[in-house]
Amino acid sequence: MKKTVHLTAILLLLATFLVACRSSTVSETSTSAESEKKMITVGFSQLGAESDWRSTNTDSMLEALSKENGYTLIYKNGQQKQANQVTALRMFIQQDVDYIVLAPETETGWDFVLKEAKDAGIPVIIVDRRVDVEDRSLYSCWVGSDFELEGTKMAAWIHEYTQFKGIADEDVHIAHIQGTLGSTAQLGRTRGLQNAAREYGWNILAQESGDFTEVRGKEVMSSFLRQYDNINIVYCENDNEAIGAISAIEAFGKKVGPDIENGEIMVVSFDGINQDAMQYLREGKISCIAECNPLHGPRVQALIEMLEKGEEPEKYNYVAETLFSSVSEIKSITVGDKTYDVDIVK
Ligand code: GZL
Repeated sequence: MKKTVHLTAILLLLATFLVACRSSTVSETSTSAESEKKMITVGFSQLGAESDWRSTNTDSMLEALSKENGYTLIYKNGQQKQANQVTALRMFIQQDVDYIVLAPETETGWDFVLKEAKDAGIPVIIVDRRVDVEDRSLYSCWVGSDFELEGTKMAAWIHEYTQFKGIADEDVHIAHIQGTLGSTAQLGRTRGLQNAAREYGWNILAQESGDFTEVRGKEVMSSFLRQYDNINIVYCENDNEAIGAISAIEAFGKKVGPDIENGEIMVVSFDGINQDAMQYLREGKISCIAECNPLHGPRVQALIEMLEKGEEPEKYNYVAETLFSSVSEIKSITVGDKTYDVDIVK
């Protein structure tokens, strides 16, 4: 009897030991499986490095799509040339990445390369500006700003201000420094201004692209000042252009500020990222900045994670944005049936 008890005890001990080994093996296996969780390979084609907005956007993307977050990122900067971006996309396709993220310079010319990505079974996410393609199934989704709303809100702010100051619409003479022609940001912000100018009878004296850069903004503004002596508002499509324009206005011996009736030239802008521009806003050199939020990294990461889970994100994902102004009298603006508060910056 005793022998049987002993044998049973030994067998029980052995079984317990084997189970313990197996569970540690399983846990080790599962741990190693955890640590070997598939890295997601992303090819990101950024359009360039033309502005503070762009650099902040790039930083946000690289921070979100990091190794620590489970991504292998292949980052290519297009240096403001669509051809470079097309080459980068073809390289990503060749490397059979899991996802392509594209920040396109301008809207057209993407049909062929996005078709190649689709044929290779690689989902494409568009970020910031839009692509204008025949077949919208060539990309999974887009995330960015409503640029026409940005422009429409800025125009509404200008109208609120000139009405408040008793300035007649026919006495509003605007110099318009556009962004990169054909980019969604330029198309939308320009439409917002042009629609308002047509509605109110404002006079757009001059319109030219400053390519979203400070250097070109200064050159274009200098040229406008040599041609027109009645400019009272400058509508810059980003902060870098606004900084260049202010430099040109002051070099020309004129004063920037909201006091139009006393000969100042009012400057308005878009983005709200450049620290010099925000300081100009506090000083009143820039009267209003329409926010354009560049922090798309976490937004793109969330879209990829949805796609990874087989979920279908919204096709178009818009970012909510505000207006910043140092003109405390204008506390809100109305666009259609919606009212937007203005963030007063002091
Ligand atoms: C807007 C973005 C624009 C910024 C500029 O989302 O595409 O491009 O407004 C940037 O500053 O250069």
